[in-house]
Amino acid sequence: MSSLKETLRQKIEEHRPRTTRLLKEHSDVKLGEVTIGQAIGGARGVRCLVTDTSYLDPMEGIRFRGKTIPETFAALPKEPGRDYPSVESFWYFILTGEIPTLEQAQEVEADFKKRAKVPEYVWDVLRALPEDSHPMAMFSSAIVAMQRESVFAKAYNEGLGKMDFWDPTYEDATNLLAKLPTIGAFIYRLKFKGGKIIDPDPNLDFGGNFAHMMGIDAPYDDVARMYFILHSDHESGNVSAHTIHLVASALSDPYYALSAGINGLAGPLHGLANENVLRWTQGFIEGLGGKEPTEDVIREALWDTLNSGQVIPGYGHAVLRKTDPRYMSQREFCLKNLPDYPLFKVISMIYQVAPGVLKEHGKAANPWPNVDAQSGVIQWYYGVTEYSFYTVLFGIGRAIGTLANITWDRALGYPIERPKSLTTAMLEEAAGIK
Ligand code: HAX
Repeated sequence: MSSLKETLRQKIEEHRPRTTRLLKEHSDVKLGEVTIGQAIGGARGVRCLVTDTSYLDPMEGIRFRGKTIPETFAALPKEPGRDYPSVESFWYFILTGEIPTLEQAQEVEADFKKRAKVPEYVWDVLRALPEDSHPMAMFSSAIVAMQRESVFAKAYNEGLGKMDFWDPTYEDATNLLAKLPTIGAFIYRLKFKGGKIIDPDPNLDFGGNFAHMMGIDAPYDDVARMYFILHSDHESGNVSAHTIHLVASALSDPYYALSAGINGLAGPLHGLANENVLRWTQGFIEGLGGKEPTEDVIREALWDTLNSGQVIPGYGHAVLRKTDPRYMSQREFCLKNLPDYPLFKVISMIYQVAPGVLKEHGKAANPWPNVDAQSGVIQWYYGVTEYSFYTVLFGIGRAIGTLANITWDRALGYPIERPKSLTTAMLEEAAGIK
C-alpha cells in the first residue's frame, strides 16, 4: 500500500473515536440558534457542517489543515527550480494533514501518472456537444460520463461494509483527480485552438503536464500549481464544496458528486465570477476607446453597473470581511512577475476604487475583493484570454479539497444530509405575527 494511503488509514483510525465521542456524549450541546433570517437567508453563519481539510476565518481567510496560504506554500517540498509545490504534495497534505517528504510527494506523482489516462469515450462525448457549449458544461459532462468507472459504486453493489466506504472513495477521488488536467486542457484546445490536441507527457507532474497540454511554456507550469492549490478548498459551506458533500452524502459516487459541484461552481455568484471580472474589465477597457483609465472613470463605470442592478464581480463574500488572502497571494505574484502589465494596472486601480464605491452603495457586507477579482489577469498574461474557460481552471483546483473532504465524510460515516424545512406560516407563527 502506498505511504499516502497508509498514512490516511492511520489518520482515519485516530480520528474516528473523536467523532463517535462528540455524537455520544455531547450531541445536545447547542452550537447556536438558527434565526428566521438564517433560515431564509441561505443558512448564512449556521454552524452545521464539519470540515477538517480547511477552515475559513472571516478576518484571516483560509487555512488549509491549519496553515495559511504562505505557510502552506513554504512548508510543502518543492522540486529544484520550482517556486511552488506540486499539486500531488498538496493532495498528500490536504488528505492527511501531514507535510510529505519530497520522496512521498514523488510517490504520489508516480501514482497519479498511472491513473491519468482518460477513457477514449470521454473525447467522443466532448466532441458530440454543440460547439457553443460552455466549457463548464463540457467539464461537468466529461466527469459524469466517467461514472461507469466508479470503484465505489461497484464495491457498494457488492455489499462493502460502511466503515470501508472511504477506501473505494479514495480510489475514485484519486483516479478522477489525476485525469482532470488532461480533460481541462482538452476542452481548452478543442474549443479555442481548433481542436489541435496536445498529448500528455508522462514525465510531468500535475501542473507541468497541464501547462504542456495547454501549449504554454514555463513558468505557466508553476502558475498552474499555484492556481490549483489556491482554489482547492474553502471549507465546505460554499456552493461547490457543499454540493459535492451533499450529493456524496446520498452515497452517490465521487463522479456524480464532483460533476454536481462543478455545476454549482458555474454560477455567476460563485466561480463564474472570474469569467465575469474579465468580461467587465475588457468591456470597460473597450469603452475607453484607447484613452488611459483613471480612477474617476472607473468609479463611474462601477456605479453604472450597480445602478443597472448588477453586482460588481469579484467583490464581496458571504464569509470574508477583508481582502481575500487568495487575492493578495495572486496580487503578490503579479507585483513580482508582471508589475507593469496594463491589465494588472487596471485591476489594481479597480482595487483602489471599488471598496469605496461599495461602501457608499451601502449594501454589500464585505466591500473587499475575493479570489476571482485577480485570477483572470494572470491567465490573460500567459495567453489564456478565452475567459469562459477560467471557471474550469477553478474547478480543477476545487476538486482537490472537495474530493479529500468526501473521502473523510465516508471515513467518518457521516449520514445523508437532510436539514429540516419549515413553512412560511410556521415562521410567522414563531414570530408571533400570525
Ligand atoms: N456588488 C453589488 N452588490 C453586492 C455585491 C457586489 N459585489 N456583494 C454583495 N452585494 C449585495 C448583495 O447582492 C445583497 O443585495 P440585496 O440585499 O439586494 O440582495 C447585499 O449586498 C448583501 O449581500 P451580502 O450579505 O454582502 O453578500 P451575500 O453573502 O449575500 O453574497 C456574494 C455574497 C459573493 C454572492 C456577493 O458578494 C456577490 O454577489 N459578489 C459578486 C459576485 C462574486 O464576486 N462572486 C464570487 C464570490 C467568491 C466565490 O465564491 N468565488 O468563487
